[in-house]
Amino acid sequence: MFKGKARAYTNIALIKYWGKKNEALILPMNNSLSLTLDAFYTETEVIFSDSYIADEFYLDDTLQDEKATKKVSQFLDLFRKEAGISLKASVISQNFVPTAAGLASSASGLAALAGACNTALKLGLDDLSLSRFARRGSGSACRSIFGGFVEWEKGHDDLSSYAKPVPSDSFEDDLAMVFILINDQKKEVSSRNGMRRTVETSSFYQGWLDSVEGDLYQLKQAIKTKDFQLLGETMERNGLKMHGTTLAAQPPFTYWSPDSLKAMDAVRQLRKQGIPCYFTMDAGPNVKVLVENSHLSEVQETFTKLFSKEQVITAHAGPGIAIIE
Ligand code: 2P0
Repeated sequence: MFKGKARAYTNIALIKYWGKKNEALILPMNNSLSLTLDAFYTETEVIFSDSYIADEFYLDDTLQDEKATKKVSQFLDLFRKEAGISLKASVISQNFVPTAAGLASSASGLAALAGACNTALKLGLDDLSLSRFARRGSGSACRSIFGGFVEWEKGHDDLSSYAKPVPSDSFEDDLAMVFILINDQKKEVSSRNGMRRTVETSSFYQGWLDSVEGDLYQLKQAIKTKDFQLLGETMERNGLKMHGTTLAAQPPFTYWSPDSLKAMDAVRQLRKQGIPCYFTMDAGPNVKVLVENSHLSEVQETFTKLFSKEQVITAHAGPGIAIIE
């Protein structure tokens, strides 16, 4: 029997990953850059044993269906191949996120599972290799191996596509990210399907590709010079462009809801009042607001008035993957 357990934190991209050039290997079209956060994480235990006749996957104490188990099985296969074993496994995963917030993250989940497999099978993978493996489960998971600012180098094949930490002289410790949880009950387009549809059909997608490298350059300059305004403006612009591509997809779609617009507008109003803060959004209606700790209370106050207290959650920079057992 081989056993391992790991914890990984979720991350939010400031420069988005949006589109794959290789679906099977999960190689992205562009580099992305994220901030790992402390508020939401996943703990995953894996046990490989000859007592199992098939892989099983429990998430938050619930046995998962065939589809979810298949995804985990295929991911486990990568590690079984690396270790030269064929034992089946039990995967027990716990998401530490506010209930029903729509924040369960494949990034933290797959990163934690990669770490647990590495420990269980004594593979001795270093963090860069672990990031490559995590990428094969879910693209954004490769960034959750590391804490703080992290860049996913798109690479050109399996070996060259992985994330690495971005030197920042602890700039991230000055920052907070306030989550505005917006649940509009709408049936959402998964990020995987959404990005595929965009790459294949959106006439705006080339515009995204043409400008993302410039945004990445600016964002890295902002980290280097600890320029919060440049950091925020670049993040906000890049996120808006990503969401713009979905409007020109066939069929078109959007992750925005009326409350997302309300939150974005509040951020703009705060800026008009002289409070520097900036928003970004992912494949769902939640809005994330980046602010310096020195202005955090004003942002929290504004959003708890506009939304309910339970809808406003504050996160700070979080650590990389941790092996628990
Ligand atoms: C990101 N997203 O950079 C972007 C921005 C959503 C919007 O990475 O297909 O779950 O498993 O590689 O990693 C979410 O996509 O997609 C994502 P797959 P993933 O955070």
